[in-house]
Amino acid sequence: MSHTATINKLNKAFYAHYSHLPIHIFFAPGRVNLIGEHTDYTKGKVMPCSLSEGTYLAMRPIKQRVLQLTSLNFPDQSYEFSLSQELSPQKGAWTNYPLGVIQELHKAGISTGGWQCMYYGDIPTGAGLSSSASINILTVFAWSTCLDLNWDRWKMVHIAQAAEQNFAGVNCGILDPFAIAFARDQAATYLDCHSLVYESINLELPEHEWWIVNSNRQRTLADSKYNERYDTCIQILEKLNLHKSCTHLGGLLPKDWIWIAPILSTPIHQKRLRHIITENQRVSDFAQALKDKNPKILGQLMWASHQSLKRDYEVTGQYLDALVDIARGIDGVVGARMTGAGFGGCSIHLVRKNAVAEFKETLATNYYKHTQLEASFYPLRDNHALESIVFNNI
Ligand code: GAF
Repeated sequence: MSHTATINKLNKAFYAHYSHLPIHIFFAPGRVNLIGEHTDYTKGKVMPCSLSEGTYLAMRPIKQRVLQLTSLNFPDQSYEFSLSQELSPQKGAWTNYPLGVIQELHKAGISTGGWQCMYYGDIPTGAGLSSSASINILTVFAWSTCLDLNWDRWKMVHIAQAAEQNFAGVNCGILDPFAIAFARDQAATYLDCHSLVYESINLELPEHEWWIVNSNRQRTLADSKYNERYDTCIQILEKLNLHKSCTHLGGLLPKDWIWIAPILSTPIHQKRLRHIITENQRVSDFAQALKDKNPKILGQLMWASHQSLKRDYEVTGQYLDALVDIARGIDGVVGARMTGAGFGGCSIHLVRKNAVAEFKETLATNYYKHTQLEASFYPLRDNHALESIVFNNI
């Protein structure tokens, strides 16, 4: 849906619910990670880009010190939270995301004032496309703009990340809020999570297209298993540091195995670290291949990344493996891999333009045969940046 159609829809619904029109409307996209999975929290490298799908927030200030929250995605629910009391999370509620951000703003000493808010999002939820980080960045961006805080994008990223960690209880890295806050049209962004140096690289290829495929298998175990992987990385770092100073796993190179191998005797630790080290190398190579517009190398790196996430990091699961394995046998698919945290969610595919129809049909049919689930297909094109789409419309 275009911004215009969504603005009309939000204006109508906002008026019906609050008896006034909103005076501001903001948009934040979702994100897909092209490569560099589970590397951000080791301060390694990532390569995300934004989607055309995203989250909208329509809002209007009110005199009472309360936050009124509604969402077009949950039309039967409406909430009111007093801003004079400490906010606390409610299990499984979508309101945890905006409230987590408001809580972080309060911690930073900012008085947010009272607001009527209506959210709407078209990112499939539980699909690993960052619907939650989209709400978080959108909320920080909206308040930063409305309260004239003039925060830079890094500040927004850190507030959104803290909100997810402290309120939703997931030890997520910087990847998702970064991808959304720094998104550029038609570009992916290469980020070194240690130095925070980043670079936008054009996504378009003359003869190939990017396709996201949703396994429609919800990422049920994602949060607990995610935190488990995070903890394992901390344990590995502590172990290595008993022998040699090492500030972050993401800085290790393949040649470091010489001193690491005798220290890391636990096979699980060896596998996990092997993924981190090889994946970081793949991200650097992928950035170069994208600049060179070389689909063959891009594809090889994608297959290798999926294998590493399957065998060494063990986060793929049978549904994502099915999407990638089936895609591998389709003529014209040059690369595919799972994307996001794993355990369900989406895969990303690089497909020759003249093979797209065949790719969709064969993958959908065989995936259904294999899993009894319908796959959904999203082309990665016309991706959007974070924006204030209506401001001070009084
Ligand atoms: C999730 C997390 F939120 C990110 O920080 C990142 O670790 C990703 O999983 C895996 O690459 O989206």
